[in-house]
Amino acid sequence: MTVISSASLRAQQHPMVCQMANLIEAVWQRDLALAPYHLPADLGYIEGRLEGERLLIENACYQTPQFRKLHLELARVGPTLDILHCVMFPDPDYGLPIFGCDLVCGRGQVNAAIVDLSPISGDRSLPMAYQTGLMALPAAEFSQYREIPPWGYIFSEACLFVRLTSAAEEQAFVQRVADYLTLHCQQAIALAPTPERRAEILLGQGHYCTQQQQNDKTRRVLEKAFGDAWADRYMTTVLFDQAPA
Ligand code: 18B
Repeated sequence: MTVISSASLRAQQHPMVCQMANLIEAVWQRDLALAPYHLPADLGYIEGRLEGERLLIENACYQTPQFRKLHLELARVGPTLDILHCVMFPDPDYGLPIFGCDLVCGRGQVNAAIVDLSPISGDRSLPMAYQTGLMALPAAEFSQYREIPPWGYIFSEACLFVRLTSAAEEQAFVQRVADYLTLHCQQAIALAPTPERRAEILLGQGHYCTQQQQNDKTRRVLEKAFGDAWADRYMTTVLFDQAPA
């Protein structure tokens, strides 16, 4: 089934945002059985302008048997700031980590590139098959590593958070994302559901969402264009919503 979006915003964005969006959707299409996921009607394509700069948001959302919600979001702030946001929320019957990726590009530079497979288990460790799979990946070197803020202790040891300083580093990061995504999709389709772990998984996923909601840099961009109440609703119902129990 083909449910790929019309891709209108990404064609005008930083080339790496466009490339990453196409890559993520291509892996999803290749490895998963996608069905549409319906966001609230007013939150698919959004345009805001409150104090100054215009914010454009385009959302694409899918679901599969293993994933409650696959969310890919592209945003443009003013004429020069391009953002890609992606989170794969597992179905609470599957004890999978949470794949997350964020790219923040301004004036030709990728200032923040982050990708992670975040554990949801109580002991904050990734399943053994992920640890083995990650260790088998080719190493990637970057020149500018960035510090993860305190709320980000939810991320795993495999979390990569860098500023990208060359075309070669951009491609190395894209390759890393492709590797994490492929590993994750292969693990997901091979995993048996564990409904007996549902309560524990919901707790772990809820904790991840609560922490991500503390990201003031994301919140501020949304508040400036749409106001405080709207930004809060968006962060808690679209970006990092908790699965219904
Ligand atoms: N995020 N990001 O997704 N964020 O959504 N993002 C920024 O150069 C947006 C995620 C993460 O240093 C910045 O400092 C907007 C996911 C971390 O304090 C801006 C949207 C992850 C930081 C935005 C969006 C994630 C960060 C500052 C909605 C990880 C560093 C850029 C479309 C899995 C935070 C900079 C810090 C930064 C904005 C991580 C402007 C609007 C899924 C750790």
